[in-house]
Amino acid sequence: MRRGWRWAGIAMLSGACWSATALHVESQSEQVVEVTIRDFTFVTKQGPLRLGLPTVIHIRNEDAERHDFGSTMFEGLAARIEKDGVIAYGRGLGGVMLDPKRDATIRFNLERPGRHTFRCSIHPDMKGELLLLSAEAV
Ligand SMILES: [Cu+2]
Repeated sequence: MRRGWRWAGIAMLSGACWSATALHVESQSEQVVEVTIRDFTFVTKQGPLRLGLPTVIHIRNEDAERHDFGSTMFEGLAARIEKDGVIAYGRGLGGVMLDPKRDATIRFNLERPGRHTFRCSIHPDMKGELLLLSAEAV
């Protein structure tokens, strides 16, 4: 009787561990880049980026001015842009326009190593870049 309960406990525990591991892998497989636009400048926070993993770029415009986040890094890639509750999905999306105090999210898979520049088409002096090291590639 006692032995039976113990086995049931172990089975439940191992089940819980398994799903916790699956969740952990899930969260690691998405790499996040934070881009904040402040005083006509792109401020970028990124960790090491790896090839072929889903990349999420959060862009927030903290200025009182309209800005644009545009890049050729999305060229030929399927990208998903979420802004104001609307989702655009497709290839050949060049970027996203951001009204004052608004934010947007771009999801795509980085496939080319190197420096990926982005800019604001309204203010050509506004530039930034993402660095994808090939050494980090799997
Ligand atoms: Cu701008």
